[in-house]
Amino acid sequence: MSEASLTGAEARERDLIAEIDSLSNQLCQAVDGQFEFHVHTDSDEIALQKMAQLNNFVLDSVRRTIRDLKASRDELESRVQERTQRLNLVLTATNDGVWEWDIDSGQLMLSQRWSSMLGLPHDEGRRGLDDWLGLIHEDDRADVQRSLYQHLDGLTASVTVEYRIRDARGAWRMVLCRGLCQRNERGVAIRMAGTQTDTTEQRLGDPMTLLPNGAYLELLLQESLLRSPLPPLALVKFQLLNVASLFDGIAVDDAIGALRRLVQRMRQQLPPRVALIALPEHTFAMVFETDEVARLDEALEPLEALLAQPVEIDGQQVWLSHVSGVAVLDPAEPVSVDEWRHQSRLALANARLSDVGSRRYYSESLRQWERQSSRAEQLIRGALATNGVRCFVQPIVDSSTGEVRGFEALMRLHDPTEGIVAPVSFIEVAERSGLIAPLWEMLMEQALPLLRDDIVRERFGGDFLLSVNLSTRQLMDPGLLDDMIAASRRHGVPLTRLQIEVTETSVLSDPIKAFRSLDRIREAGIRVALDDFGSGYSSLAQLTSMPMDTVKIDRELVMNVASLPRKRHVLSAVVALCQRLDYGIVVEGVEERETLEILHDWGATDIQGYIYSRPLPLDRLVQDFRPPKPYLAGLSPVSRARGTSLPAP
Ligand code: G
Ligand code: G
Ligand code: MN
Repeated sequence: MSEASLTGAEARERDLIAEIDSLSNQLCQAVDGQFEFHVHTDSDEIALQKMAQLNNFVLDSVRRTIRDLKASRDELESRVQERTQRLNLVLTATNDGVWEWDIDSGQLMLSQRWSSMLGLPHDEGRRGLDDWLGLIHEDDRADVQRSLYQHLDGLTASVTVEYRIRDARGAWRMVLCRGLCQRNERGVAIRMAGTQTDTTEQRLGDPMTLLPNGAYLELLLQESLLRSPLPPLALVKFQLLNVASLFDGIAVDDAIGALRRLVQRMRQQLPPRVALIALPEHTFAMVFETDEVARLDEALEPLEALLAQPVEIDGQQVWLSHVSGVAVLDPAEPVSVDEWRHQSRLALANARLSDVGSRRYYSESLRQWERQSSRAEQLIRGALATNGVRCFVQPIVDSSTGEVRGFEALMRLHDPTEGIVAPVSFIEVAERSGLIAPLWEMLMEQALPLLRDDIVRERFGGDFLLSVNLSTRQLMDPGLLDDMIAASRRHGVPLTRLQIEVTETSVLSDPIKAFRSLDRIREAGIRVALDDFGSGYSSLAQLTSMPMDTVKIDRELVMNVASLPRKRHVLSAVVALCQRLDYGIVVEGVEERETLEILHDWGATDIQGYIYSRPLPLDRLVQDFRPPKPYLAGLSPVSRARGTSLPAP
């Protein structure tokens, strides 16, 4: 058909179709998601223009709606972002790790902090619940599982469980896990999420020193025993003996600060992989990988060197005293954790009995010692229950006049099977087990009446002293003086007739506190004697600074001096020194007449020894002991004043 042949109606129809097609083509953009356009038509047809117009209305409205939606989406997004930031802030502030467990898939998502808390690399890859449980300490794992599943089953309102978890270094950390389920409309748990908080410091840390504590040591020992192959390991315990009293009278905060600084310095002296662990009573534990004494010596040398230096506490230079005990674990014959700790405790307890600074290694013989100690404790408890304390006395005699200057009260225990038991078998145990005070009170109850006994007065005069031994613990007991005052009042005895005897060892364990105690005792009128001088650990420095009246020279320095010239020189020097320092002198262990004569020549005339009397049961004193005659004829009477004369050359 040619153009010309078209009728008017046909041509109009064709134009309309073309216009409609053009409109549809324009609208195709909307089908493609594009709404930013206007539909237009060139047609004069009212209907088509109306349709284009309407389309534009629709497009406008769609555009507006989209804009609104976008705006609210942006707002929502920024709100979510803000919330996420706030949540992250909170989580960072609490330092908590976050976990999320998808119940259906079993997948576990862990936050960066969750991993870094344990020093683990943060892998984005998802893990399963078992990866988590596998890190948990064997003894805690069942607890954690139970806690999760009970909450899952709706038996608990939430998950709260604390457990030990292994970090990347293989050390244990304590963590607290809290969690909550999300459930669907039917109440079925679909997801559980929560936090993991590091509570190691609270639980495995010592709040005072900020070091790991005894619970941590327990874990460490358990772990060590699981090592394969098991290396030789040495558990070392150090105890600082005088720290408590150094902190006496210092503000708590200052004391804690000083202790923390000290502990920091101690830590720095240890090899890098050895942890310093704080135990009660200023004791510290360490585990070394060696069974050789020489290597242990080497490893501990810097620490011991530090402790041998004065440290500054509250602006003052003070000296610390320490002892240590070691229990070596033999890989060929490993023992249990409990046994291992017990061995180290025994070694340390035994070291405490020796000189300051000493170190003891656990051995079978300490078991024997432990058995004896426990037998001694039974003996003491028996004696306390049955009034089995016996007071023996030994006179101290002035060799030049024969006058009795005093009596030393010496404790014995009466045991139904063993008879009379000497102090060597029980004093140390009594001291350690806290039983010395009741024993001593029983002794005093028997000894104090001696000072008021009429027959004793008549025979020995009314001036002699009653001298009693005090152990370390008693000396450090703040109630000691009050007890002595009360006892002497009860018996109507003036304090000036009492003398206490203390040893250097008991003073040395904590000189500051001991000196303070001795000062108060002397101010009350009681005399103080330094006992056993010259035996074992003697420090001449002590002689100048200790508050005391009298030095009792130990029999070790005295026995056989008559036949041993070199020993005589030492004794002579000690006597001269004490005289120069204006101390009274009592010489112990004098058994021979020649010794007595030598001492007399030097002006050392107060004598306690078998030459005059052995220790006697109190009730036999009057019967068995008479004051000796004055110094024997032929020798000039002693004219030298006591305590001021110089020894003869
Ligand atoms: O008497 P004998 O030699 O067994 O005494 C040995 C030691 O026991 C003495 O050196 C003395 O220090 C100690 N001793 C004796 N009696 C007592 C006492 O009542 N208390 C204390 N602490 N020690 C005592
Ligand atoms: O507390 P002290 O250690 O000072 O006790 C003295 C102890 O020394 C007494 O228990 C007593 O048994 C003992 N002793 C006292 N005089 C002599 C002595 O002359 N020779 C010996 N070997 N021991 C003595
Ligand atoms: Mn004594």
